[in-house]
Formats: sequence, C-alpha cells, structure tokens
Amino acid sequence: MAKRLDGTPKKDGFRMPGEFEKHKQCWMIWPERTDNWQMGAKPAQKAFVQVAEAISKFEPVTMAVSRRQYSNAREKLPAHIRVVEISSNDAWMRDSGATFVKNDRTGEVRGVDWEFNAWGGLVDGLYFPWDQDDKVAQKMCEIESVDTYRTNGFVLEGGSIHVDGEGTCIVTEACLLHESRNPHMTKEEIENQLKEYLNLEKIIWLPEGICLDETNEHVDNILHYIAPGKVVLAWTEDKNDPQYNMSAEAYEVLSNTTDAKGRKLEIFKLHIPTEILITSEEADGVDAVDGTLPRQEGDRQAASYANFYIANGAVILPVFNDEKFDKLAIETLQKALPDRKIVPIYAREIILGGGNIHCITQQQPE
Ligand code: KQY
Repeated sequence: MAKRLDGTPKKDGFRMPGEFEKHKQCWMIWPERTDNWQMGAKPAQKAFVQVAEAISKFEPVTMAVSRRQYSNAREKLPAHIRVVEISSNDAWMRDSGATFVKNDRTGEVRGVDWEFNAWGGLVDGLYFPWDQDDKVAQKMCEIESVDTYRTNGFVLEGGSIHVDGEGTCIVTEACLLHESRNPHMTKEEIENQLKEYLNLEKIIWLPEGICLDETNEHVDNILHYIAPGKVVLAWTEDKNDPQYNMSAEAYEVLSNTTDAKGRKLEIFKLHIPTEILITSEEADGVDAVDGTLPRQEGDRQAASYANFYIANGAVILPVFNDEKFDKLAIETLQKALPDRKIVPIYAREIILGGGNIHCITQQQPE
C-alpha cells in the first residue's frame, strides 16, 4: 500500500537521480483534449504512439489513459506497452506526474507529488480545471506501491527542474519566480523547498528559457543535464532571433558558475530549429474553448531540440523535417552522448500542443 509521508526526501535520505541514471520504466499520458490537440487529437495520438514505441525498445513504458480513450489507446499501442486507466486534464506527464526520488542505501523509490496548477492557475494557467492532473502523481504511485510526499502550498512542474543527481538543480527565474506559481515565497524559500524535496545543495538560476514558451519558460526546453557536470544548451547563431539573447544570458550564467561539487560545467550548444509557425489548417483544427489558450495562424512555436528524453541506452530526440538543423542536432548529441543511440522522432504534432518529447515523459528510476 502506498502511504502519504510527512517529512521530506532530504531528511529521509532520498535524492532525485539524474535522468541519465538507470530507469525502471517511463510514464506517459494519452492525449485527447480537442482544445489543445488539432483534429480531435488523432495526429497527436499517432506521435505519442511513435514516442512510446521508440522508448519501449530501451525500457518499459506505461501509458496512463482516461476511461473514454482506454479501448482506443489499447488498440493503437503495441501489447508490450502497459496501459492503465488514470484520469487527467491533459497529457504532460513530466509536469503533472510524480517526480521520483531514491534512497541509494535501501534502493527504495518514493514519489514527490507537487501541487499542480496547469502552468499558472487563475493568473495565466493554460486551461481550467486541472483537478484531475493534480491527482495523477498519487495515482501512479499507488499503482507502483510507492509512498509519496505531497507539497500542499508549493506549486511546481517536473519540466521546470533539471538535476544532476549529485546535489545540483538548474531552473529558470522566468518560471519559478513567476507570480503564477508561488508568489507568497521568496527566492530563498523556493530554493529551500527544492533542496528539501530533491535533496540538493545548489540551485543554478538561468534568467529565461525558450522564447514564447507557454510554460513561463521551463528549463527543460532550453537545457538538459546529460551527465554530472555536462549540459546541453539550446542555442542560435542568429543575432536577430529573440532567442539569441535568452540563450546567450543562460550561457553566461552556466559558464561562470560551479555545481554543488565545485565543478565547472561542460556546455554543448544545440542549435534551435528554423522558426516553426502554426498554419491556418492547424489552428483551425483546434477547438476554441473559454479558458484554454487559443491557437492562431502564424503563432511561433517554442521548438527546441533540447527537449529530448534520455532512455536507458538511448536519446529520443524531437526533429522537425528541418533540412538545416535536424542533422546538426543529431550529430551534436551523438558527440555529447557517444554511448547512447540517438533516435529521432518527428515531433511537430507534439509542439503544436505546446510542449515537446521531454514534457510528455517521466522516468521512474530503478
Ligand atoms: O511544455 C510543457 N511542459 C507542457 C506544455 C503544456 C501546454 C499545454 N497546452
């Protein structure tokens, strides 16, 4: 039976492992809301199947699906992918799901169940309500018989943190200090909360993330920890692109800091794709609903290659049929991660929903 725990992971000797450490499995949620995904979410469902199949070649995958979509998802996904019924408001497992922490001495894994408010609650949240999303973390932990820590009064999404598993976490000020998350807390109080629940010594603050990212610029779109002391940073050489200064400022911070162990960071620059704009057909394919962020023709997508997922032995990399930058992204990552197979997946449908491959996955450590 899974228990709700008092105390914190740090006090109990648990830490959040880096994504590059060994996984027991990967969790995802089946997409279905027609005011976020075009054409009744059918193209997105196809893309999610491709991502799940790709990951399942390297580690087990569990897909959480609503009652309404259970039969459809079960039919569309290969038999070796586990399908469980969990209600949600949308399909961003990284953000609404549990963040897993581990005790290295006993091997026990527990879940952190952050309070979730759909990326901004009533201030600038992306939809209303989000009550089912906020229960996803507890439900997945119940299924796994994993005990949980709940952070009532502290809002956080899993995509807004990146850890090295050795005491360092990287975040953006744009997101974590935004008035729509924890306006009652100071920067220092937010740091202390992260330190307690992820077992950290040092937080590195980047000013911003990826331009026009509707999550208030989650760190996982601009940066990825690929090993202790090594990060990949979304980059552009185009000084006229609004992303240029945002990435340059992040580079400045990263190259002038040390991590919790006193190491300088090795930074791999990963060029962003050519600007991706929503077409009129794509915008028309999304239902307009009060309270949900509307999609409009010409909207620039917050596309980045840094939003990949690290599976056991592989990197599941979003690509965009971009003649100029897809190949460069594959080459850059293969150099940065020579022991992992790079598996490119066409991700346009996922970014049209407002996120990317990392945001729809959540690793559970072994
Ligand atoms: O990128 C993410 N972490 C999630 C984006 C949610 C978008 C909802 N429309």
